[in-house]
Amino acid sequence: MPLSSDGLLDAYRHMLVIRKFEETIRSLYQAGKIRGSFHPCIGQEAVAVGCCLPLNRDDFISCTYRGHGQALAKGLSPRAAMAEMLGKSTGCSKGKGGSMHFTDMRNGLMVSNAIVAAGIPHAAGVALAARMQGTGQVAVAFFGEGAVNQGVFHETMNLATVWKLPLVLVCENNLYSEMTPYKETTSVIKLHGRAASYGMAAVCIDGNDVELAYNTMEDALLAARRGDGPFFIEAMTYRLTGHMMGDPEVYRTKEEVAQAWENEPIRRLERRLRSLDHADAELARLEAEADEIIMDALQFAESSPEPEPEDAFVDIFA
Ligand SMILES: Cc1ncc(C[n+]2csc(CCOP(=O)(O)OP(=O)(O)O)c2C)c(N)n1
Repeated sequence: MPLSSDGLLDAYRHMLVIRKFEETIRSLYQAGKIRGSFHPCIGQEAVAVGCCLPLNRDDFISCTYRGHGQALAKGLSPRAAMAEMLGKSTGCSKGKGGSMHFTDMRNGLMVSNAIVAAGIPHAAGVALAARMQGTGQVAVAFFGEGAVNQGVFHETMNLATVWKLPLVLVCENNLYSEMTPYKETTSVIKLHGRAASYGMAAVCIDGNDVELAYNTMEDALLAARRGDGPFFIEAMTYRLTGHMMGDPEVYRTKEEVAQAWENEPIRRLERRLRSLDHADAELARLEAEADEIIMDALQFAESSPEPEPEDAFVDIFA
């Protein structure tokens, strides 16, 4: 079913929570309260929310180091996410994974992965398990456009199609792989064309339009659950901040970034909600709610204990 007017409000609330989560993490970094890497997804919230809201809790997703938005949209609690960022024992990976290794199996979040393209075959494996066990679950792999030049991407596309796996591949095309414009390294720039060449259903959408992302994911899920096999969504979007904290962004102009802000997904959704007669006061209430959720998460994380030294030996294979 297409997203209703109330569904759009819910999407708006989710997108605000993600934006405010990422902005808060940025401030904590700048204040020296968080160490390690951080790759913000500011500007890409519509893909995360549009593609995760139609999923069932027991459907699985795999995502990358830029996957905080997807993790939150899939159901990870902001408290557990914030505590993980601060390395606290109450974090979703008990404070031992950090920004790039969120996980929450109860909500279908397989561990996020810093190795480009690695989550794609992982999701295919989960999709294969779901098929063999007849559970009806779908697995979704989120990845950047840099992943489509990796070998495992092509190997997975082939087998997933041959085996008709209940797998949805969501390529967030934000135009840059680290500091390189993807067009400089990619022979076929219409990336969904690569998927089509493997014989799977493939579409390219405006990834800053949350309604379109939601409706496209619903189509993909229907096809996957029906047994039609994998579905590829290329979602065109833009990373509004640097690749990671400290990125000097010399590879693109300030004008280009300013222009991208004009098309950013949250303001776009606000315009859409106003056109559906949602009042400013209603939008302001949701914004205040999102602020409260993030403040609560921060207080929880700051007052949580650090892991104990011996916890380093817990949850390991050998
Ligand atoms: C296999 C592998 N090669 C290289 C890297 C280094 N690296 C980290 S991020 C990145 C760019 C990935 O770009 P993209 O897939 O488009 O995702 P985005 O960062 O735009 O979300 C690279 C090459 C890595 N992490 N893994």
